[in-house]
Amino acid sequence: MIKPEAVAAGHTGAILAKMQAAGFRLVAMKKTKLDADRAGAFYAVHSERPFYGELVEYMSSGPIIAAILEKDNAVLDFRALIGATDPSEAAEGTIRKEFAESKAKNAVHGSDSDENAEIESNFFFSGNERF
Ligand code: 3AN
Repeated sequence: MIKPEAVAAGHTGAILAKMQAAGFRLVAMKKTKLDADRAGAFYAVHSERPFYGELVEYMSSGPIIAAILEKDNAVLDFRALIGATDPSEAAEGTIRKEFAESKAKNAVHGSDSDENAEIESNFFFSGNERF
């Protein structure tokens, strides 16, 4: 996902360009807005964390870009491309270093495992939206 603050700031094109330049193939993509219930469901794994309420409120605050990206070793390579959760710790050249505002408003989300990538892909896309 490209998160609300990055979409609102007009960074969608630049962020997608970095992903494609890094070798990720775009399988599916849409602009949509999560309501609080759907944002809560997407981040249900974090429901016990202290920042859950803030995260749900923020992720439902404006439109996001959802995408499925494909590449060998995608989960780890994407993590390297986006950088650390906290942009102040993100390496030079990473998407979060360039575009994230804070640890909460950190520009992009990436799946943390192949299993979650499957679940999160199914959350946003049906079979005939993937090519
Ligand atoms: P990542 O997105 O780098 O995998 P996670 O899975 O630890 O990081 O956190 C999920 C999301 O929760 C992050 N993308 C971030 O937006 C938010 N988050 C994580 N830690 C904090 C925090 N301390 N305060 C506010 N939001 C946070």
